[in-house]
Amino acid sequence: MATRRTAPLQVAVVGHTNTGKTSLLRTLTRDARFGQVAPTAATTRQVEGAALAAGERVVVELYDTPGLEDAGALFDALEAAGGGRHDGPDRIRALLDDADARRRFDQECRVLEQLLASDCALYVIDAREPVLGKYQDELAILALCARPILPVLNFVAAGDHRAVEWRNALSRVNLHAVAEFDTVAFALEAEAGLWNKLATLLDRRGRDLELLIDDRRERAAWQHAAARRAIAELLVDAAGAEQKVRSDDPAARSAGLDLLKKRIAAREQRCVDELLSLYRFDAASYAALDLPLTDGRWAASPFDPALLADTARQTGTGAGAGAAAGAAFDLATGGLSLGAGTLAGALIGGGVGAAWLPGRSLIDKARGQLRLQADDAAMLHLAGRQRALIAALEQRGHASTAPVEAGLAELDPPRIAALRGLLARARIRPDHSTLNAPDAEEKTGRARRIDRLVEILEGRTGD
Ligand SMILES: Nc1nc2c(ncn2[C@@H]2O[C@H](COP(=O)(O)OP(=O)(O)OP(=O)(O)O)[C@@H](O)[C@H]2O)c(=O)[nH]1
Ligand SMILES: [Mg+2]
Repeated sequence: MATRRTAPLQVAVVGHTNTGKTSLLRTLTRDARFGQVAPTAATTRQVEGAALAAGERVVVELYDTPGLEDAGALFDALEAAGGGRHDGPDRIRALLDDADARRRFDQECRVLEQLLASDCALYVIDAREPVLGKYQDELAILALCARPILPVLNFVAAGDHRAVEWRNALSRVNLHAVAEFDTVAFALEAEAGLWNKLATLLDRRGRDLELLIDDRRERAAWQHAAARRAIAELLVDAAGAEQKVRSDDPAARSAGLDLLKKRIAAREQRCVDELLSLYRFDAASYAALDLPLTDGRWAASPFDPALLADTARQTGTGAGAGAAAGAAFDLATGGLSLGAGTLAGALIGGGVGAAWLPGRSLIDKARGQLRLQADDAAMLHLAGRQRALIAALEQRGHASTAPVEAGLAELDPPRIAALRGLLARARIRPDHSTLNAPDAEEKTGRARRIDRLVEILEGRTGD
């Protein structure tokens, strides 16, 4: 028997002005461009809808509404407008039919109209605010619409919030189910909690919300896996990247070094772009703000000596910045008579050095060529900061306007050892790097190495 499809659940997002209603829509829809968000009152002027789908089907329609501003005066107008004494929706309709009230309370009337047309409401609260009479007036008016209301405590990531005070006040007006959901500091489980609580207020109509929660979880898991893969691909490309230079020409060596750094930095940028787009963040929309990720670009190159020294210290890959930079410099400018031990030293911590390839001589003397490649510290640094970026994006609500703050994710020693082993193997296969070989993606060896890197990045280090 064919089941009849129900219309999407209509959810009105209501509340006092400037509490983060539009921000909530941005985060729930994963759309940083939805509506207008500003730190001033009365930013949203019109009701605007957005659809949430589970798979192919739209299960929820969210409606952003203008903020309520003068609930006290509205309350008086409601008294004056009359309407059935015991019937809330009747009284609200009487107010909406009153031309004078409509003129005076244009914004408020749009909100009430939308609420009457919806199945339920999310009432957004700035939990840092004390529970003032104006909010209680708002709640009393909204309750007259006779729709289930779920209060959402926003700004709960702020240390100074008054969630307890709010819960107390809400329970006194019979609102016992309350969600805590910060629109900026995102948490998947808090979002699931919000939908779950709303579902409990809706009885059978809440089923679609369960589908929505499942869909959100699946998407998050898929994004997480795709993000790890993007980092693994970056690492294989960067580790295998090589620049060949004439060993007897210091100027060519230093130019080659610069070029290699640039190629790897550009490859890292591609990974950043991929991650931003995977998590639906738009680099351009943040460029106007002074970010470490200006134009979606990292401010420091992966070869910044100070950062590399940090990574080297943290990961035990080598000496401090001075020694490492010196070694790389010596190698780039000077003696070709360095032994393998010194070479290993040069590779370690210097960001870019001459490649020491097992089984091959460092310098192809016959051709007088030197191969330049990035070293372990640079690779681990890339891995660390891309992992930090993933973590930052997964905890970032689409309402965020502050800079993406991604430092360096720490790697544990077993993972460092596993990564270094794998990167050493990636380094001797320049043909597996898309930075050298356009057909690298067709190589099965590359694909296997990427799979293994994904596992290591996930924390599975055992062979
Ligand atoms: N830190 C932080 N800021 C937030 C949060 N939610 C909203 N904001 C900020 O609060 C301000 C108001 O957010 P909006 O989403 O425009 O609020 P609104 O309720 O839609 O406002 P009106 O449309 O004017 O009623 C903006 O500056 C947001 O960036 C939050 O959870 N944390
Ligand atoms: Mg708004």
